[in-house]
Amino acid sequence: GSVKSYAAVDLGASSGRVMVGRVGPDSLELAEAHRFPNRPVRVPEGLRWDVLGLYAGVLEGLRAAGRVDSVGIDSWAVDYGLLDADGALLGNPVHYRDARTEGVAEKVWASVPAEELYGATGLQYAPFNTLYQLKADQLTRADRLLLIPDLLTYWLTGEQGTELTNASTTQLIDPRTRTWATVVAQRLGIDLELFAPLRQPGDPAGFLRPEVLEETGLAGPVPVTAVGSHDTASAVAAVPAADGERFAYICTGTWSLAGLELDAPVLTEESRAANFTNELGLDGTVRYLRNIMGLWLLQECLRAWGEPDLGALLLQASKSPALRSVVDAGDAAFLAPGRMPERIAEACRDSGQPVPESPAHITRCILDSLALAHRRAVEDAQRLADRPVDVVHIVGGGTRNALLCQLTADACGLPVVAGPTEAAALGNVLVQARPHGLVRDLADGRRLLTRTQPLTRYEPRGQSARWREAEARLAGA
Ligand code: ADP
Ligand code: LRH
Repeated sequence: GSVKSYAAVDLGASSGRVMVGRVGPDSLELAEAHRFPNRPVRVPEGLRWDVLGLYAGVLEGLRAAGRVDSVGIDSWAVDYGLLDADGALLGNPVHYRDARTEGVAEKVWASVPAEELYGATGLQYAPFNTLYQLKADQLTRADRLLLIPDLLTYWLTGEQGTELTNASTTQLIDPRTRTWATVVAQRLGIDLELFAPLRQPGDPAGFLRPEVLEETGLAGPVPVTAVGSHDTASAVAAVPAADGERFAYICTGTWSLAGLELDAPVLTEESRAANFTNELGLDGTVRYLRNIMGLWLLQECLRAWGEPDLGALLLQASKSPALRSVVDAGDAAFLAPGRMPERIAEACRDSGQPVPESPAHITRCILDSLALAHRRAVEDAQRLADRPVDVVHIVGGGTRNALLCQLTADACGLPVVAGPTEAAALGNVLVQARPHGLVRDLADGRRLLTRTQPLTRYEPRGQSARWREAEARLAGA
């Protein structure tokens, strides 16, 4: 028939899900087939991903999804599995919050200065960029490196590739040529043969192996499509911007990724100093954005408090005093897990602000701080890229947090359009629909989203002076 079904596997840092998208010429519906938790596992040697558990969740999800026309996988960026010459996984993939990359960047910069690295790759400095992780790892037994979504695709199909949008987070891709930064790799002694050949979003990535069909109860052949395999690439592809709209986006989940969609990278020294990144998107676009610690701050507090009811806590937070204390939600000091309520309290104390004590006050401090960081990122991006915007789109799990959306509208002084929540899965589905002629390109997909997805609009409440004051307080700290 003219309606096709696609399984979108979307692995976030806090949960994995298998969603089924049904796409017709003028329809788009998304349903959840299976969701499973994803938690970093602390073992004596460090912080690891439970990648076998995730793969088991994917198989269970595909079984629950039932008959589909294709499958696509996206996940968080930068991390990878190493394989031996027989294609067997060498150990559990290391979590990007693991401490092994401490001090590695400084050593890398001794060979290739940070300014040069930015000029060649356009990537922000983050201790966990694949490049730094590789320099921290023992690679002697490794024959092949597969980024997380490529690893799961390999397990499903037996075929290896390196999908471009996620490859752009390794810091080994040149955002102008959209291929390997061979000179940088050479100077750092990184053998690019470790990577499988590049794949473009939309490329075929094989078929589910017979064992996978058996495991999931599916009837073959079931093709797998390389989607924008970086979850943020897929999420931005599903920002429901209207034709010609001048927009910023904020992808909210474990992280907040806030910035602009551009058609060329911004590689200026000013941009590097502001730690903006140039990641690669669909159809030749660039994701020009800043990483903000995001709802990770809240997730870690909830964990410390024994997982109280989130709805009740957010209601209390909405009634708590506004902008009493704020922390720098862009600060990498919040990267590692553990002791989050204490670390937030310490940051408030160290900057001479009232120390939030109750969970409600700490939650309010986190949400005010996130909104403030959103404001700064949206303002900086407009200035650095010379591209003014009229509206901010929020997508991802944070769209379910109405307080965060309203505070972001207030802080930015711009209307916020919130939704869809499962943006990464929708962006994943829209790319799978391309080979069937149901979606032509980014703009076409966005038209379909604006017609079919429920969106919520938040107007700014005109309190810009208060946000400016909070910003100055933080800058002065
Ligand atoms: P990721 O893909 O990084 O795992 P998600 O996009 O799934 O993250 O977003 C998860 C976040 O969404 C949670 O940390 C939580 O803060 C927020 N969230 C989820 N459900 C709700 C809810 N019912 N109310 C408010 N916030 C929610
Ligand atoms: C969000 C994300 C983000 C990366 C981070 C490591 O899930 O992919 O874009 O910076 O994880």
